Amino acid sequence: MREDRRKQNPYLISSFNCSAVVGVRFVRKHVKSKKHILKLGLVALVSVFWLIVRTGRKPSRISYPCQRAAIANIHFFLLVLFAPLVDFRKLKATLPSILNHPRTKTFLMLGSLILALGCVPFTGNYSPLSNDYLSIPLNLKPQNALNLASSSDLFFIENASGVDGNMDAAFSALLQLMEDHGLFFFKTRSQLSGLFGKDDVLLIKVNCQWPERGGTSTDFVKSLIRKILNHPEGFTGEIVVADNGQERGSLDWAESNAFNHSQSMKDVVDTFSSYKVSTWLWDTIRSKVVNDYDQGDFSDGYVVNSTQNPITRLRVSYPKFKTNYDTYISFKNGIWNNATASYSSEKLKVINVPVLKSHGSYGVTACVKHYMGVVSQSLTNTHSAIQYGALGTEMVETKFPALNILDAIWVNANPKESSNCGPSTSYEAASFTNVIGASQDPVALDYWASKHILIPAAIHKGHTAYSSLDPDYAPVTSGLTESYHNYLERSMNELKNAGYQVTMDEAEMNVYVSSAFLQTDLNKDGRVNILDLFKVAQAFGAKYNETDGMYWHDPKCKYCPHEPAVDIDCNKTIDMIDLNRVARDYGKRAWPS
Ligand SMILES: [Ca+2]
Ligand SMILES: [Ca+2]
Repeated sequence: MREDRRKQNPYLISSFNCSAVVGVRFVRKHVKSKKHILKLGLVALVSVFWLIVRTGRKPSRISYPCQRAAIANIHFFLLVLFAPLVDFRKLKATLPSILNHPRTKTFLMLGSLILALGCVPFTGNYSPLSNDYLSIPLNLKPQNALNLASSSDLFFIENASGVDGNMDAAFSALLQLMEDHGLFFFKTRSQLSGLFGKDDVLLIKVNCQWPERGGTSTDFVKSLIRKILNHPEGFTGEIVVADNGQERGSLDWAESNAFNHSQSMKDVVDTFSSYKVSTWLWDTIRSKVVNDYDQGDFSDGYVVNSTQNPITRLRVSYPKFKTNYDTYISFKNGIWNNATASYSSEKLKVINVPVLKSHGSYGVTACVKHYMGVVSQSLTNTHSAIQYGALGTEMVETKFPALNILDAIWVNANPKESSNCGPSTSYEAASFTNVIGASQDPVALDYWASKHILIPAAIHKGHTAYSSLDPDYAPVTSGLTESYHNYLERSMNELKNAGYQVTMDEAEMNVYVSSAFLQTDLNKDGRVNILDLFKVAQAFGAKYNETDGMYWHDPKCKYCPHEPAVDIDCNKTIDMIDLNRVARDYGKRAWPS
C-alpha cells in the first residue's frame, strides 16, 4: 500500500530553492488527487509569497534563477490544475462548470498576480512538431580562421524550423549572428555598410526545378521575404523570386518543399500582395535571344555572348525582363532607368538561395552550381561546361550574389554511390538536417556545408561510400562527369582571379554557429514557458529506445513515444534534470521580438 502510494506520489518538490521545482509522472492523473493538488497549491502559494518578498520593488530581479524557479512552480500548479483543458473534447463538456469552479477563480487570481508582476504571460501554441521533424544530430563546430588576412565568414543556424515549419526565428537568429560579427543585413542611414537598402530591388534566386524536397524551401523563402519587408526604415523597394528551371521548372508546384506541401513559391509571394513582390519564371524566355536595354531592346529574353571563355568554355548568358511592377531588370547590368537611359547596377542585389544536395553528374550542388539556373541551357549548353568552372565565370561576368543563404533544412544526402542521388529529391529520400547557412563566399559555404552537414547526414543514413560528396576528393567517382572537388576548385579560381574573397581552405574560414531556439524551448514557440514544462511532464519517466531513438514509458502512455529533444541532458531518461533545465530557463526567449 505504502509502495503504491509512493509510486503514485509524483511530487518530488523541494522548497523554493534554486534547483528544485517539481517531479511528475502523468499530469492527468494528478488532477484526480485533491491531496496532491493541495500540496502543489501550497508550493505555488509559497512561491508567490517568495516572489513578492524577493522581487520587491526591483522587477529586474524577476529574471534571477530562483525567481524563475518560483514562477515555474506556480505555472506548474496551474498546469496540473487545468490539465483537462488540454483535452478539448472534455473542455466542451466541462467549460460551464469550470468557469464557476473555485479553482478557476484561484487560477484567475494567481494569473493576474503573475501578470501584474510582469513576468511570464501565457502565450504560444501547443503545437509540437511531428516525429518526421526530428533533426539529424550534426554538432556543427564554430572555428576561427588561422589566416585572417584572407578569410571568409560563414554563419550557420541550427534547429532552424519552428512550429509548422516557420523559419522566422531562424532568420532573426541568422541576422543577429551576422551582425554580431560585423556583417549587417540592412543598409540604413546609421549602418551604411549594410547589404540591403530600403529601396533596393532584391532578386531572390531560388531553385524551382524540382518538386518535393528538390527545390528551395518555400517556408524559408517566406520568412526571408518577411524579414526583408521588415527593413527598419520601411521597405519601399521590390522583391523578385526567380529561376530558370530549363524547361522543367515551376514556381507553383503542387508538391513543394514546405511543411505544408501545397504551399508553392507563388502562394508565398501572393501573401505579400501589399508590397512589390513577384515571381519570374525564366523558363519562358530561355530560348529567346535579345539585346540588353542600352541597345534599345525592351523585350524579355536572354542576352548571349558571341564568344566563349577559353578556360571554362562558357558562353555567358543572362536573363533580362520587365517585372509585374514595370521594373526593367538586366541580370548583368542592374536596373534600367528609361528616363535617364542608364543602368543602376548597385540597386539590384542578388540573394542566392540554393538547396544543399547530392548531384548525379557533379557530386554536390549548392551555391555555385545554383547559377545553372541563371544561364540558358538551351542557348549555351552550359551544363557540360560546369566541370571547367563555367559557373564561376558566370558569377564574375554577370551579377555576383550579395549574399548566399543555403537551405540545408532538408538535404539529399544520398551519394552517387547509392540510389536516390539528387538533384531530384523526393520527400522520402531527404534528410532533415534543419540548418540554414549564409556567407558572401559561395565557395566556402559549399565546401563547409558538404563536409560538415551533407557527409554526416549520409553517414547517419548508413552510407559507407560517399566520396562523391567529399569536397577534398579529386578523383572522379564512377558515374560522375567531374568530381565535386575539381569543379568547385576551378570555379573558385575564376572568382579568385576576378578579385573575390573565396576559399576552399578551412584555415581561411571563420565559422559561427547559433540556434534558432533555446534548447529548453521544447515546443519552439520562441519562449520557455508552461507548454515546455508540460512536454517534460508528459514525457516524465520515459526512457530511450535504441531501436527507434524515441522515448517510451513502460507500459506506454497515451502520448508515447516522446521526442528525444525533451531529454535535454541526453542521459537517456526524461527526469528531474530535464525539468530543472526548463525551470532554470523559464521565461527566457532566444531573440528579442
Ligand atoms: Ca516554448
Ligand atoms: Ca534527462
